[in-house]
Amino acid sequence: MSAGLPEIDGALLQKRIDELSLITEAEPPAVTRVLFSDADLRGRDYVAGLCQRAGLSLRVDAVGNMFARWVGSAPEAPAVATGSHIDAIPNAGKFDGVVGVLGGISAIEALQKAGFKPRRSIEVVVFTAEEPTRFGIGCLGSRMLAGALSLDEARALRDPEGQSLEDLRRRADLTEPLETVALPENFYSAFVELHIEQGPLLEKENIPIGIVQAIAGPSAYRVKIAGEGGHAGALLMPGRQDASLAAAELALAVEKAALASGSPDTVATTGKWEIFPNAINSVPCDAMLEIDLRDTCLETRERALMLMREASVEIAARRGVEIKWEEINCDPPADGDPRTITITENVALQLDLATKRMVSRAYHDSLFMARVCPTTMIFIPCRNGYSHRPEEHSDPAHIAAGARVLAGTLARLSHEPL
Ligand code: HGY
Ligand code: MN
Ligand code: MN
Repeated sequence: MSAGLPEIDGALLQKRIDELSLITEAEPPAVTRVLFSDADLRGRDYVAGLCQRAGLSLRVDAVGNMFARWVGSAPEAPAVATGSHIDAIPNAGKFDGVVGVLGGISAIEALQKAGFKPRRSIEVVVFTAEEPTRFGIGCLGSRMLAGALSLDEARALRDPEGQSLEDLRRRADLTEPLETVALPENFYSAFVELHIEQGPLLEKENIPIGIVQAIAGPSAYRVKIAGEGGHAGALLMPGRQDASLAAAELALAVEKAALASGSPDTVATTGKWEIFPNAINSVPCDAMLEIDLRDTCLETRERALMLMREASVEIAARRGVEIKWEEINCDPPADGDPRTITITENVALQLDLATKRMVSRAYHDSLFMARVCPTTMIFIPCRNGYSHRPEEHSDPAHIAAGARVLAGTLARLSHEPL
């Protein structure tokens, strides 16, 4: 029985997802929208336009987080928040993050149309740079909202072209001081993020709604390897100090350490490689790797890291190269809030939608929002679990169902006792 729960205009939501996907630096259907690139700025304008047409009051903070608020009858009370990100890694799909932003706007429009009157304000947040593409660190906007990145660390960030956060803020006409980003205590009463699962479980088990009870803790490392270069023909094999081969051995040690952790939740990827001088007839003198290591349990993650570091020392000694590790980020896992999880589950139940409590192995802005208020996520199935690739796909019916559960959850949270 789904009395009182508004319908989502699924066709309009899908149309908007399609429209936003055409604002990209890549050849459609691929989507690339890196922080403060032209595509990102145009994508932000597109979303801002939707929020204004929905009558939401818009605010953009000093690092570019966008806040679109439906003011309730208790405007001073901590608001209920939802939202996600619209930035996209190179050659990505059109649903990651976008479903949570456009689904949040659709959820509010459905509540407005149904005549719902919010008590706590309801706010859609578009977080800046959930993806690490620009500065190598993920969740830049939500990290700063939660006070999990110091201003010095933020100011020290550099993108691959050497641009600073200040350079890019200027590009986006953001002039407020960074000190104004961190949220005051109790700014929000709850945060619920709608997102595609980015994994295969919901589709495999034919369950339309996942409810996230934990988010794996991500960590990332930049590893610089210095060897000895030389002529590919004249430099004989014995005693070579080939930086790229040390990198190759280290990448295999990364995989080995994750597999040896004893937990299926330990995952590690060497996703970024740079070799110098990267010329076919030159023995590589330098290499740079970026390693992504995650786990739902800190202890097993730390154990895997220790194995990687030990392997690194052995490789450096045996190959006569210097290996330096730099931590990019090292974040603890987050737990979903039991009460918010139950409210979300009850809404799905009322809509006769089966649910499954899950762990999110991808990180999300919810990882940091969980530090500032009770948080959970609503997952919807995505085809074959594909994500971060153009084939990423979620059925319009699943997207609309997820947005409908979100609408019902936001309505309940908005009327929670003050
Ligand atoms: O990498 C992640 O987990 C997220 O999609 N940025
Ligand atoms: Mn992503
Ligand atoms: Mn995402």
